[in-house]
Amino acid sequence: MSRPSTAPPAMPVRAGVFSVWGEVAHPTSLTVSDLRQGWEQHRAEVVFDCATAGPQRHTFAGPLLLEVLDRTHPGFDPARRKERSRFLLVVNGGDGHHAVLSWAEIDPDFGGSPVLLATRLDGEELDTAGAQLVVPSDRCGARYISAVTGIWIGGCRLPGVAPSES
Ligand SMILES: Nc1nc2c(c(=O)[nH]1)N[C@H]1C(S)=C(S)[C@@H](COP(=O)(O)O)O[C@H]1N2
Ligand SMILES: [Mo]
Repeated sequence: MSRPSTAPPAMPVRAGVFSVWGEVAHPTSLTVSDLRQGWEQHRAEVVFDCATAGPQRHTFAGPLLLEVLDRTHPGFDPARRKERSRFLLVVNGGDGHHAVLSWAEIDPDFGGSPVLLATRLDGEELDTAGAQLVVPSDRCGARYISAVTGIWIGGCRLPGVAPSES
């Protein structure tokens, strides 16, 4: 059973470290170096549009967000698709810019988007800057969140509506 937590784990904010917290059985804190060593690295060549700076072309490398989050054991029964489909992810950047993804977006049974937590940007290692979210299916750059400090996971429950049992 997962233990929901409402506050990020108390830990010193260090460059390149981020926490995964919320409705997960194993909240964790990871460095960019952990991301490089613990998971298969994927490459993504992307172009996204910035509202102020126009098209940006970058090459990223890093693990799949899904595989990193799987290790924290999000608080759903993995065998139940409808339960998974209620989960949200909020990714926070070093400057407070944060954006929402759904679990279903990255889950291969649903959107299956190959979202990465990049450890490298255009050949530069991100150990000091911090991991960067890479959403290759996005046309715009707003969710390419840099200097990630935290990822919150939680199941969304509509107020006043009991979730179905099937
Ligand atoms: N932490 C953080 N990440 C962010 C932003 C931000 O304001 N803060 N802006 C986003 C936006 S709007 C864009 S277009 C891209 C720009 O990326 P680039 O200038 O590094 O190519 O970063 C994204 N990541
Ligand atoms: Mo942007």
